[in-house]
Amino acid sequence: MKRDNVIVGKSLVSALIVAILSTNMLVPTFNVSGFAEEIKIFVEPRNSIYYTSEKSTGDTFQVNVTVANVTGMVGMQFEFRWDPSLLNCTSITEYLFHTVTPTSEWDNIFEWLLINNTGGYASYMCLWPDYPRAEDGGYAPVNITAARYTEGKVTAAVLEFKILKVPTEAEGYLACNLDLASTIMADQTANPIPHTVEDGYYKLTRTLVNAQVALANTQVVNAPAYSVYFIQTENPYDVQGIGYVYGMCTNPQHLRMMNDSSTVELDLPDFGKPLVSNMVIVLFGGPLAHYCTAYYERTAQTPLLFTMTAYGSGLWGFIMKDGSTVPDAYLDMRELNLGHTDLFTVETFIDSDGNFVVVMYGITEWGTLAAGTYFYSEILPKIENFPGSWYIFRWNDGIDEQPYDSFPQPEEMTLVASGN
Ligand SMILES: [Ca+2]
Ligand SMILES: [Ca+2]
Repeated sequence: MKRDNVIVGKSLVSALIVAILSTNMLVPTFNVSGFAEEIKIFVEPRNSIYYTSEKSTGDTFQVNVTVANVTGMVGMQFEFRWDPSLLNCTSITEYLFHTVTPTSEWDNIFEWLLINNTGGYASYMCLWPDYPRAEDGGYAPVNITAARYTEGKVTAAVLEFKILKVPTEAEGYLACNLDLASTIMADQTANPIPHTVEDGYYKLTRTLVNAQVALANTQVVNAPAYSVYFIQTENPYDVQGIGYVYGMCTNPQHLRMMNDSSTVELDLPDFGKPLVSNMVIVLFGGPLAHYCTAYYERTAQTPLLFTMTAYGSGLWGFIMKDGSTVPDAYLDMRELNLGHTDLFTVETFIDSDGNFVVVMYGITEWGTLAAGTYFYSEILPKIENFPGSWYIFRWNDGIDEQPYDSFPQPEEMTLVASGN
């Protein structure tokens, strides 16, 4: 159904329109009176949101201009505007009149389509130049009803855009409105048909490639409402750890259990995979306790992996995801069993679905609680001192005159190792 675009001079169009309809139709800024909510011209999708991991300079995307629920329409026009420093329009194609008109009558369609990439706008106008013929042929006027067209809507035009620019690290994202303007639908007496207009929106966001723990400040603590998923186990130590971080958030966020099938995949082979993308995820609990941590370690997405073998028999700790060992990043499990010493990690990464993920856990539950306590008391207040993507800390109960009580006070923790 792809057709060549017709681009002709505006004077010809004006002459044609004047001949067929009253000049009312050409007045671009009439006021809508008798507001009718169901008659609509709108941009589909409403939001064209992309990430630099999927789209770059030169890549294209399409948007539709769609019309819904209009009846008795004989002509239509609109302007479509964007920021020409961000996007070029590469094509505009007419669909509405070609949808309602039988193919054998397409010679009775007049379409005027214009692209101006300097000014950042495209224009659309379409009608039947021989209206009596269209009426006799039974295809005029335009009647878009739910009985005839799915959801009572028909695509009027498809515009393709080429991306000109990607955001710098400082910019973070580039965005502009995809603005429908000067929309006119005219009836047979050349009067405007009142309708609502919904503009579109374009946004290209820079995908984070280096997930620094320092970014947890903006990604988690000061994140927009409901952009963070806290996914938890049922272990009270894990839950207390997550509470320290959730309690620091300036906005409400999602709190989910790890066995919630709407949030976490519970079938193989992706068991434990969070079912969100381009969001922020906070996990407390190691791979033996938390489905999601286990999934991320199994798929080698975390900077660190838990090991019970790499340092020798009975030695538990952390290795890099490439399998290399980290000095002092292990403990003798006989020490762990006493509940007074542990190792814990605070790590961040971008997962395969573009989520910024924060994982904190100890080898035992005391360590996981220690991670939450330490993140709250020591990391967050000096977050700029944590530019790495992973940290391993050691907890020794009762040091620095702290109580020897199997409870991790923040003064009892020391840095073991860190990396990018
Ligand atoms: Ca608009
Ligand atoms: Ca203690």
